[in-house]
Amino acid sequence: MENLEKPKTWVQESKRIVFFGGAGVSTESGIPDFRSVDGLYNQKFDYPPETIISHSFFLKNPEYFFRFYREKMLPLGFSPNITHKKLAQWEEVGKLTAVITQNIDGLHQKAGSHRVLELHGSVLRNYCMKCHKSYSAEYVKNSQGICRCDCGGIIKPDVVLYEESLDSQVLEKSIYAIAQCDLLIVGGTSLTVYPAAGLLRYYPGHRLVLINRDETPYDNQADLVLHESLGKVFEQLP
Ligand code: CNA
Repeated sequence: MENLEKPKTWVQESKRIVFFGGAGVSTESGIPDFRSVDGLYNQKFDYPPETIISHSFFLKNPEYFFRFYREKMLPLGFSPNITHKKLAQWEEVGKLTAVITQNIDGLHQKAGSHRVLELHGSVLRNYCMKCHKSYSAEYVKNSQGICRCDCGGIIKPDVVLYEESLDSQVLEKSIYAIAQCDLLIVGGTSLTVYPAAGLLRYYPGHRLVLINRDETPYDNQADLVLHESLGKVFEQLP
């Protein structure tokens, strides 16, 4: 394990920390990510995952979409880990202004965080495309075939599919939080999904810490890079 004196001091000194994370934040809770060797993208399906979880595929082949979605993308019954919990504590003591996440699992809120910006939505919200009635994730998980509303409409999970654009308000709030923060910690993300990954460019400071097991295209732009597991680092931070 590398020397953590610098990030420890930075966390102690900071008053407006922003954490920007991805699927790697939840792997230590037992939810697989997409791009690690044992991640979803290295398993075999009839179509590439990017195709199945795209907007056009959802409309064209909803039955297949829901089969894949229920089995691979609906993480229910998992608990927050040390990283989720410490971020919630920092918020509680007034040190952290936002968690910006690409995750759709709701684990930051489950850990007690309130200031969560969900760039890619959440599996916990689901709406009928016809009458907009809302449904729980459990309802979607337990349904069969195409998930339908009482009115007959198709229920769509409130997650951002490929080909769909991000919520502009969430995006604006994320940019604002990053532009104002005094410490930006980026972790558990391959930084390959846009426009999310592009948010890093709004950080004007010199305390950008990147914690990721694998290398990322942004390693050379960070002030400190730790190729470690998030849990190991976060359990040692103040
Ligand atoms: P990704 O592309 O799968 O990358 C994950 C990155 O995290 C990889 O570079 C890993 O090396 C790294 N990593 C994995 N575990 C750890 C760990 N314990 N400590 C440190 N690093 C670790 O995931 P991204 O989030 O970058 O990609 C964006 C997609 C993945 C988003 O649209 C998410 O919605 C989607 N996703 C979300 C979940 C979830 O909600 N939990 C799960 C799987 C995928």
